[in-house]
Amino acid sequence: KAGERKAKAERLFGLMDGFLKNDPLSLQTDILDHVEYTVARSRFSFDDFEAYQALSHSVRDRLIERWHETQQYFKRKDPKRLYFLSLEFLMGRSLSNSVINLGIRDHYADALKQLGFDFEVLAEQEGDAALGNGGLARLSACQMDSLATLDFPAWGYGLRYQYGSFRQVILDGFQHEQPDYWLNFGNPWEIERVHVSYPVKFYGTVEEDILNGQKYKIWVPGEMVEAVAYDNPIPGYGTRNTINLRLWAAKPSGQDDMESYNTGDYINAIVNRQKAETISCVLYPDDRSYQGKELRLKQHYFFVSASLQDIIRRFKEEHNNFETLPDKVALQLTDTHPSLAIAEVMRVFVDEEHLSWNRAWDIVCKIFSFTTHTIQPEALEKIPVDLLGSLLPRHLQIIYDINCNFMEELKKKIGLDYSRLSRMSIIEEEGPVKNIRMANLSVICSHTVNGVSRIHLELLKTKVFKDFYELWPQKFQYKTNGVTQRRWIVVSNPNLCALISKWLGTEAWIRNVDLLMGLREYAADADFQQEWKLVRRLNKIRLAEYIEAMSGVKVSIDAMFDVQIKRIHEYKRQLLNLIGIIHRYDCIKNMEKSDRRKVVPRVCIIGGKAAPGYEIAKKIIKLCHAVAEKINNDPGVGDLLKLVFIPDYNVSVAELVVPGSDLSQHISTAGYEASGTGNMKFLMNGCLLLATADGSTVEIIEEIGEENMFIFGAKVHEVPTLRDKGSARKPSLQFARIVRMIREGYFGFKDYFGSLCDAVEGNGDFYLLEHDFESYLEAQASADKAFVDQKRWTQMSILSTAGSGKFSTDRTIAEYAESTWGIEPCKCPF
Ligand code: AZC
Repeated sequence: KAGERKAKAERLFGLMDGFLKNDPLSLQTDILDHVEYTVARSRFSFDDFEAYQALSHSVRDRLIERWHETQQYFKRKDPKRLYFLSLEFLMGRSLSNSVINLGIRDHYADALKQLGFDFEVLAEQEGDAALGNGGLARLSACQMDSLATLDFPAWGYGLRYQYGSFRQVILDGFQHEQPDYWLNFGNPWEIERVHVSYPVKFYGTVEEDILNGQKYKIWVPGEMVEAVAYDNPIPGYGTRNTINLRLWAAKPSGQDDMESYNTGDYINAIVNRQKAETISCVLYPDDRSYQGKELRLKQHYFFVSASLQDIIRRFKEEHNNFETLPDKVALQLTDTHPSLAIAEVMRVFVDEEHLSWNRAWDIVCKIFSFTTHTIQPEALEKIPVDLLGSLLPRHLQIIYDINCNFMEELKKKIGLDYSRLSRMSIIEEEGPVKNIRMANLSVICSHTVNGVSRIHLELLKTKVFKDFYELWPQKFQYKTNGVTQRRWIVVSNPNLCALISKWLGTEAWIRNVDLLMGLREYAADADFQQEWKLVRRLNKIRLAEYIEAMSGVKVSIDAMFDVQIKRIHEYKRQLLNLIGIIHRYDCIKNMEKSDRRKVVPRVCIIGGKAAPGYEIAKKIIKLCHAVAEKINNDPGVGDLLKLVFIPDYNVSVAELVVPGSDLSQHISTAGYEASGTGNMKFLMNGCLLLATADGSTVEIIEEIGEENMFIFGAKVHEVPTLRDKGSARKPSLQFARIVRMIREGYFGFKDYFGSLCDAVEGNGDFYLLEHDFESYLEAQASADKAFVDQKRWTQMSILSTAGSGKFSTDRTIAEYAESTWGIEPCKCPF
């Protein structure tokens, strides 16, 4: 049987794979050839980084092979395709993920060993592709992995920012932002397609023309740039399917202003040309506020225009009737960032393809689906009318026309309810500047609007999009987010992966994650628990070494590792965590020596970036450092409590931190986290959750049971009433004491922290830290109690992993495919 399995595996992944061979000798020859001819170093002398470069080019060759096969197969079969439009993708590193999905990790590890290199060491040479900010961007990356693995005929489209997410550097406890020039050392994971490029237009005027007696609008642009494609192959796991993530980079256009050259101002003409590249230069670092900046709008349109030209060209290669477009194309809008696509498709259909408005509109309404990733109405994107009119004059007209038709239709349905009409209008007339509401445009034109968790949909229906929900209840759905177990267990926690496969007797869970449920059977098994604990301990050792290297703080492996890593936001309440830590410190200090023995030692770990202009978030980072300074240097406290801030949090850091955590915190004020996905990564890795009943946590509770978690705090429906009560709420003396300590300078920087204290006291306490504090402490106390009983803790840990199956993007994507996109698998034959 084993022989049969091996032969099958060889057939699937091994020696017979494509044109390139995967036996150790072929791989070695391949790597050495790349050392010599790609990296241009001698095959007899090269360092780890050069070995990494050669190795990744060798992997890339194999990806390209499968990419070709997959694309040719899609072309031949001509299925309905999904185009996934997202301005952000947090891909992280590619090497390990690629070789694991290709099924040739061990082949490479063996080949490298014989050359004197260690695969893991080389993998560490790779930098992160951080073309995004937070949850939304990582979700897009996880979804690409699932789309490939489930064999869906999909492509992702995004922007190839030269500067991705800023590097967070901490100096004296303050966050500083530095550019992340991630392309400095080349990027072997992309394929530059110099021949796939499209002109993108900006500014100018709209004129009229007459063709066959019909009037048409013509947009005469004032500026043109070229969008050049960079393809990033995304391999599925256990399949040959390898899909594409096409990222656009801006280049000067060939057709620009000849006049400047002719007038002799050659140098300036070239300098101006070069400015085109700034469009795809930098990722906006704020994940929640939209400032209506021209460059950002330019990025959005640049992305949308290039992607749609590419999509429509591909469609026209095989089809000559746009009526069939909805049978062949699904366009997914990831938040409102790509929503200009709606106006752009209308423009192309009406102005360039000369379809009537009504025919064009009919098609548009069948191809777009929209997922929103936020809850707060103030976070919904708005574009000043004047800005849009100057940059994209024709699109402004089109949006006005869409709105005018919609308003007419709406009046017929709801009558002259002017306040509702004005709320639902795409144009926001109130306020000092007129704005385009991108969310309203997206809801009106999409056939489906999705939330990212069940509770998120409830809030969309009853608050954010209430008016729209009443009009079109059938449009509104939800697909609870997920994460990919390939990245978050197989790549980042190989020991746990091996242990799970051993006890389940199969690796099938890597594609069918519901099988993890089988672990429940062994949750109390002493042998299994022993092995589980050992794996977790090794991961903690790895994390402790990293912490010491980053911060100089030595931590005890026996302590509970308590982690909160995510973007810094008031609603995510890192401040609640810090106030809890100070309280713990305060209690230890005031304890009798003999009582200290009962304290469960903790290592508190916080990490995350604050948007550069977000003052309060930056103060939270500083407070964390100030508190850490005090606690970590207090000899009376020792190993009972440590606090460390992990700088420059990104995907690779998460891959190290998540498997090494005992407890993780997801403590947003209920009703503020649309879903959350960090909770799912920790859950899969057997880390217990201390959380509020918010976003997807509500569904996690259903899957693994409240008794296996530490849940606290106000519930979603209680929050508005509690807030209205303001300072009439019951005060917490313990909370007040800690805030006073901060305010009075116990941690230094007295004046600097004043505004932080204001933000959590009395009526200022918008996110209800004080209200939730007592129950937070109770949850923390239960966590301590559970940790002391290691048998129980380990059982809870196993049950967390066992119950995490629902939170795979495989499930999310399968749901989208069926009930939103209407696409089916298209599996490339072996
Ligand atoms: C995030 C939400 O805050 C988070 O709750 C959700 O899990 C995630 O999207 C994925 O759906 N939103 C963002 O990251 N938003 C932006 C603009 O970055």
